[in-house]
Amino acid sequence: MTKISLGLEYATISACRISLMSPELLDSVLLQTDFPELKLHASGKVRDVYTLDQDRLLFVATDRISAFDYVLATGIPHKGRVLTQISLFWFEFLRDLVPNHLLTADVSQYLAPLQQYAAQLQGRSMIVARAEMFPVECVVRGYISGSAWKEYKATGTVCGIALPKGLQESDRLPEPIFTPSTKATSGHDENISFAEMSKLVGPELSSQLRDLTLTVYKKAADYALQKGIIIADTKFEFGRTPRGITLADEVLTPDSSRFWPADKYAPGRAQESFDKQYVRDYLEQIRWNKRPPAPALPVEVARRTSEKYVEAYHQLTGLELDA
Ligand code: PZK
Repeated sequence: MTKISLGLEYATISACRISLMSPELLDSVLLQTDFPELKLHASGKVRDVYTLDQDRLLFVATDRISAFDYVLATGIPHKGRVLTQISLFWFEFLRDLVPNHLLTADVSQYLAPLQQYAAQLQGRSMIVARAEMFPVECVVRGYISGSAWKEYKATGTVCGIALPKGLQESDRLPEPIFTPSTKATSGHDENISFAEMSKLVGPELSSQLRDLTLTVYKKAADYALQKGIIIADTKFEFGRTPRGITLADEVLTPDSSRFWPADKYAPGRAQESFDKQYVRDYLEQIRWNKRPPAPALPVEVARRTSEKYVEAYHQLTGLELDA
């Protein structure tokens, strides 16, 4: 972003720039999906999943953004496409380690009734194999942050795992740890121990999921760090398909992970978010009480946030997100 500093004229120029989000860009933002021919299978804060048939689902990433647990009134241009393209990148990168649920992301191969929505779906959707999902979230942490930092400060452990004494907030852990969780009724995930996970899905599957989670995280986090992005932690969802234990949902995106810019990393405090920092700063600045209704974002905040997502994609993959 070019900083224009011309003394007296600055206020005028800055006011003009605020109105400069083009109608094309605003038009491209997708907040809601609506495919009347299809049955909604699951809908989250950001993603919508539709049933196609017995074996296949349509997975769509919208441009919605959540902050402090609520979906904001404003969408972020390109966000759904960026998150989808990041997942596609990782599916390919990880294909030798784990099967994934992707069938195709090429809209021209989608079923005929979806072709009328081709423009909307292009780049932000996938047809995926329907999996029998395991009722656990496979969380892995390479750095101590968020709920794990809170738990460690209180008890010295995280999900029943003892950690070295004297860790600071955001410290890198000696080894990544597997810290599973379950979807609690409150809507918030609840951390569980490996023993509790074993009671839920069995000890053998638990060991397989833990080993797979750690192997996949290590390979991806090592790659991302070489590209200047710390993946502090992430959450995987696995299920069973004819391919065996299958990696599903979105993978290693800024929505399912904590992405930190490596060049700003400094333990001893919370880290800046690669993607959502402008949003959080704005919401703190306007002193939103963090209760609904969630506010809208100024166009400038939405635009700068959009640039962060596109930058994350470019930094990770070396590719340009096509306009
Ligand atoms: C599935 N979710 C989580 C919730 C979302 C996603 N391949 C699959 N087979 C069966 N079920 C799922 C998947 C996947 N992926 C994932 N729910 C169901 C979820 C809300 C919105 F986009």
